[in-house]
Amino acid sequence: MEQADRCPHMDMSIFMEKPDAMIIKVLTIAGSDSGNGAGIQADLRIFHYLGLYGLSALTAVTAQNTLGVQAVFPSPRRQLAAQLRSITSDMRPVVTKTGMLPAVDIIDEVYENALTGALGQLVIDPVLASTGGVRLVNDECAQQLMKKLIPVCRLVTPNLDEAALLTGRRINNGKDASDAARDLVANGAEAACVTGGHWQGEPVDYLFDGLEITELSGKRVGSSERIHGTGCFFSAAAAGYLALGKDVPDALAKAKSLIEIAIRDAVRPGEGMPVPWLKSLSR
Ligand code: PXL
Repeated sequence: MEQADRCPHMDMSIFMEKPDAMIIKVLTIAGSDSGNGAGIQADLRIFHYLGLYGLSALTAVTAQNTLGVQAVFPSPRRQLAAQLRSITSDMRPVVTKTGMLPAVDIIDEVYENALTGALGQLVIDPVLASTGGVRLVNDECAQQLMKKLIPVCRLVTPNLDEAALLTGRRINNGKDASDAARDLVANGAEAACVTGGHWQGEPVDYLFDGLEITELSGKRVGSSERIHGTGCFFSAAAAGYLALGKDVPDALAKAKSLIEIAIRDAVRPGEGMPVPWLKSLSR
């Protein structure tokens, strides 16, 4: 039977013989959030919004909703290894963003793949706890991130708590946040952006690119209520803009504008925390 007979309504010329060179691929290596606020689900949503082709490799399955995290099931290393093998043997992500990496051997697997060059540029969102305060990875993982992945990344985007945990600093003001960003670059990152969304007052981020500190100032939008998934959103947007060819400061500035819009338009799908949302994505 001719292909056209099988799909009478479909123009088969849309199927190309070669992979589509115009489609830019971005990979997220992260956990699943069943409540669709953070994790893989948030990352893929942002990539799609930016017109990118989102790939995903799961590191954990979490049972959670807008009220909190009820359970975490880390993936075995060989499950992640198989996903990465499948993806990278066929497709080349320009950028890979990592989120929740819940075990030392999961971090090692990402590191080994990164060394081959198959993951493209690495953006690390060093997820350590949920917005509700549930620890998602232990101190050993934080140390392994510092030892292995941060030294090979283009950009790391910790919030204040994550930056404090990674660097061992107390962070009470902009000078402390800048010093933490410097520490992360001294540890091998090309650039570090310590996000200040959890400060009282204006949400200033501190970027160190190895040369200078840049303060990225933002507007406090909405109430002071915690919004679930802002860290994933911001980091995924920065990764997406890097994949689109922006440099680090520009990618971060654009990501910051996007998260401000999404916080302003946040939705409340359940009884608990709101989720950042891009209205123009829906209907
Ligand atoms: O927001 C951090 C985060 C990242 N990834 C997953 C999560 C969470 C928070 O709950 O569940 C999978």
